Amino acid sequence: MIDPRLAELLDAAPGLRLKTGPADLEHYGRDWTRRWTPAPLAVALPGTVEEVQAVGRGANRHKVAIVPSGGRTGLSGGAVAAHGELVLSLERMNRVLDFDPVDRTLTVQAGTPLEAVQEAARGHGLQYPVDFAARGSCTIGGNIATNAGGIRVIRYGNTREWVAGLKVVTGAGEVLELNRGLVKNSSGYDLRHLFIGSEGTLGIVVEATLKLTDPVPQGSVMLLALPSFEVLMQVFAEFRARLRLEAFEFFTDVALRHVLAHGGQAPFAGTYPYYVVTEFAGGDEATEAAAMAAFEHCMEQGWIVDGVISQSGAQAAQLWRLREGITESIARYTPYKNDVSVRISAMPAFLARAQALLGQAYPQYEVVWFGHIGDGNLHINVLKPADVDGAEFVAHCEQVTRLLAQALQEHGGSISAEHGIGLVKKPYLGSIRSPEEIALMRGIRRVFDPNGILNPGKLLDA
Ligand code: 2HG
Ligand code: ZN
Repeated sequence: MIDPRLAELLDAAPGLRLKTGPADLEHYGRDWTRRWTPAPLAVALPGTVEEVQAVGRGANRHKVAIVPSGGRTGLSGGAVAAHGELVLSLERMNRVLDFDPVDRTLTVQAGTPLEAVQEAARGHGLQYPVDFAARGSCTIGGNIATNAGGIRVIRYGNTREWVAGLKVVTGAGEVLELNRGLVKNSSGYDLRHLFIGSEGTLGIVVEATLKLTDPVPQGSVMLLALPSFEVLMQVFAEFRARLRLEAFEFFTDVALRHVLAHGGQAPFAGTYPYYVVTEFAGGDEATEAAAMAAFEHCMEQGWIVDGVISQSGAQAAQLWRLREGITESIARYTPYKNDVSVRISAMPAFLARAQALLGQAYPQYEVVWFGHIGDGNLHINVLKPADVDGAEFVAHCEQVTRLLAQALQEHGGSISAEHGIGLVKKPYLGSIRSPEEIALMRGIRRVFDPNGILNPGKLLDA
C-alpha cells in the first residue's frame, strides 16, 4: 500500500512521478561516495516548478526531509539519502529554456547535464567554460549546489562566476528569482550567491541563467614529466609567466599506472614520478615559441625531464585522458578522498608538509596524488586494500584528516576546495569556518528552511 504522505503528494501534483521500487531507492539514494547504505522513503521526479513546490509543501506538512538530487556524482555525500528522506530528483527538468544572443546567456532547467549545457553553448558559437570529467553525468543544479570547479578554473574561475540568475524554491516553498540575469545589480544582498555552494540546504535550484563566453581556438596540450614534487611550483610559475594557461594539472606516476591499467598508451618510454598536463590557447607561432622557451628553461634547470606536445585534437584528448581518467580508474578501491586547497603562494610550504604528514600516516596504503595545482587544489586519494575492513579504513583515514585539517588551518587553507562539505567533511568544517561564521550559517539556513526539511545533516547540523 502506498504511504499516505505520498498519496497526498500525488493528489496535490498528479503529474509528479514517484518511484518506490528497491532498485530505484538504491540508485537515487546514493552518490559516488558509496559509504552509506541508501534508504530513502521514495523518489519524486517533478516535471515543473509547481510540482517542486508541491513536493516542498507536502514535505513541510509532514516534516519529511528532502534530498535534492542531480547527477549524484558528488564525492562528499551531499546527495545521500540514508534515513527515509524523499529524494527530489531534477532528472526530468533537463531542458534548455532560452538563449539570449545579446546578453549571451543560456537559461536551463537544473537537471540539465553539464555536457548538454556546453553543447548548447557551442551550438550558438559560444562556450560555457566550466568543465570536468563528470561532465556527461553531473547536472548544472548539482554544479551550482557545490560551486563546482574543475580543470579550467585557473582561466575561468568556478561555477559561481558563470551564474547570472537563479530560480529557486526555498525550504518554505516560495519561488525566488535571483538577480534575473543582470550584469549590474547593486540592490542589497545578492541571494544568488548564497545559493551557490549551499549544497541543497537553503532551497532547490530549479532554473539557472548562465553566462557564456567566446570560444577559444583549439590550443595545445603538453604533458610534462617532473623529477620531484619540489619543482612543481617552479614549473607552474615559468609556464604561467609565458603563456595564457587554460589548465595546469598534476598527477603522480601511481595515478598514471591506474589509468593505464584501464587502457591507453604510456606517454613516455620510461616512467617518471610526477606529471603535469597543461593546456594553453593559441596555436600561433608566438605561442608555440613561448611554450618551447618555457619548456627549455625548465629542462635546463632540471625541473622537467621529458615532455610531449599534442599535434592534433585527438592527441590532446589522449593526453587529457591520462588526467581525467584517474577518478574512474581508482573507483574500485573505494578511495578515501581529500580535496584540499591553499592559496597558490602557500602551496610549496603546504605540499612539503602534506607529503611528510601523509607519508608517515599511510605507510601501508597506496596514496594517489593529483589535482588542480594551478588553483592551489590537491586531490589526495587513499586506496583501500581489499583485505582491510571498510569502516576500519575510514576510521583510520579520518584520524589522518584531522591532522591534515590542522596543517591546512596553519597554512590558511580549506578542507574542501570543490567537492563540498556534505556528510564527509562535516566534522572538519570548524577548521575553515569560525564558530561565529558557523552560527551565522545556521541562522541563514533557518531563515530559508524554517522546518529543517532540506538536506538535513549535510554541511552542518541544525
Ligand atoms: C577531479 O579533479 C575531480 O578529477 C575528482 O574533482 C577528484 O576523485 C577525486 O578525488
Ligand atoms: Zn577536481
